[in-house]
Amino acid sequence: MFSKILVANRGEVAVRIIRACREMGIETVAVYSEADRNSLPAALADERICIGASPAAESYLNQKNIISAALAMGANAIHPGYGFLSENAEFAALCEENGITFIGPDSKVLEAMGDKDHSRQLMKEIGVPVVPGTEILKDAAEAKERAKEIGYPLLIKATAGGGGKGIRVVWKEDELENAFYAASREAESAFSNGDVFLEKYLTSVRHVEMQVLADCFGNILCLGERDCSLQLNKQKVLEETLCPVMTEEIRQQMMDAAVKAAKAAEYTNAGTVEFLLAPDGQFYFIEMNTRLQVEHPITEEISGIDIVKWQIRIACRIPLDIRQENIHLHGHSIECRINARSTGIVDFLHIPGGARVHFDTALVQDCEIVPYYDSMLGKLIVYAQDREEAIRKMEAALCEMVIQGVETNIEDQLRLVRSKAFFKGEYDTLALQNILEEGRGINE
Ligand code: MV4
Repeated sequence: MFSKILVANRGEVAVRIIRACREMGIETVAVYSEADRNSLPAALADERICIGASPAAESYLNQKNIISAALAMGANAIHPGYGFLSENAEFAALCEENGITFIGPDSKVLEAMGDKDHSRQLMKEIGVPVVPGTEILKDAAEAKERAKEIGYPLLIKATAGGGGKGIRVVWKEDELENAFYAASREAESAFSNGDVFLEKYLTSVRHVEMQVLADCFGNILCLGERDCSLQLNKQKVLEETLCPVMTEEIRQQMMDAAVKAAKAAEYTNAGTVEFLLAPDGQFYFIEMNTRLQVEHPITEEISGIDIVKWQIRIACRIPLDIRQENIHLHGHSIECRINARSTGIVDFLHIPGGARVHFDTALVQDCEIVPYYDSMLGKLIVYAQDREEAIRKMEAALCEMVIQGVETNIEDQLRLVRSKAFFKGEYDTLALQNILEEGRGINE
């Protein structure tokens, strides 16, 4: 096993990884930017080292400084968390070149799955259904031709994008030409790759993703799905597992497709296969996430499997000792992302507790919320025997939580968990805006 892991991230996920390491008897090195000098992960780790100025580009995205820190501190592995360098093939290769294990898939796999056109074609080849669409197109004229087969509305997706980045909606033909070149230019400047393709824009669908774990010996496990349909401005807001409208039959098919996808990609470590689920039960692959995801704890709640510990063991070439038939998904779990809507100092903090209620966070009394990074303050996670009890538990926990000194989205989360649409489980990828707007009026 590794003796020392460097955690190349900040906030709640850095805390999550440090805790897993401590439980496994592995020493940790926290890296921090100037703004994070007094942060919780820097305090909890066995050792800490500053890697640069506050802006992420100078610290958490500074590959050379992070590698130098790992070498100087004698870390044998780097856990990248999520975001930042977690899906960066160049960084994974740089770790490998320096004799440091990157805790994640092989750099070649990161590169292949990071190319959304490539992953889409791979799924087509192995018979996993994809959304009707095209390969990379060379110009707007070609796009217009191909759009005739697909029909409108459609999406222009950047092949180097993902997670909602580099996506543009086109409602009708006369918008296509401008949108095509705008999308391509945006992709070129954001990802240094202007390649784009078309997909039919499916609207009455749910966003369902399958969690997989794959070791270095060809063993692949699927830990079921998370419903991530409730998003606002391309940010997930609330996730739950299991998906409230999934039948056992469709779950089995989608799990088989996810395992097949991971196998075809020669995937190792923890990963997620994203699908869109239509009301008729049809599902379509959209992309693969080659990292630990923010919402992984709800899967841990219902499966009893510690995904972060398995990431570390898999990176250390330890085989999975669990068999698919021994994975039992019990009860229901929900996560609400608690976000800051302003900067400031958290001058009063009360974190709710109780049986199977927890808040994954790096917040401490009097900590400062700075403008340089993602606005997520923490993740409120509940587990209960069934969905209705989990919703009640979440409502109670949201009521109890107090974060003063910064504006937050706690009130919006309460409105969402109290809404009729959420209670019934009847929502799709476009539902959240309506739920929040109706909740302000007289409808509920
Ligand atoms: C889609 C889609 C509908 N049709 N692709 C968003 C995140 C990224 N991983 C993929 N996403 C989507 N891709 C096709 N062809 C719907 C989503 C989507 C979504 C879109 C708009 C508003 C909220 C959304 C929530 C989840 C998924």
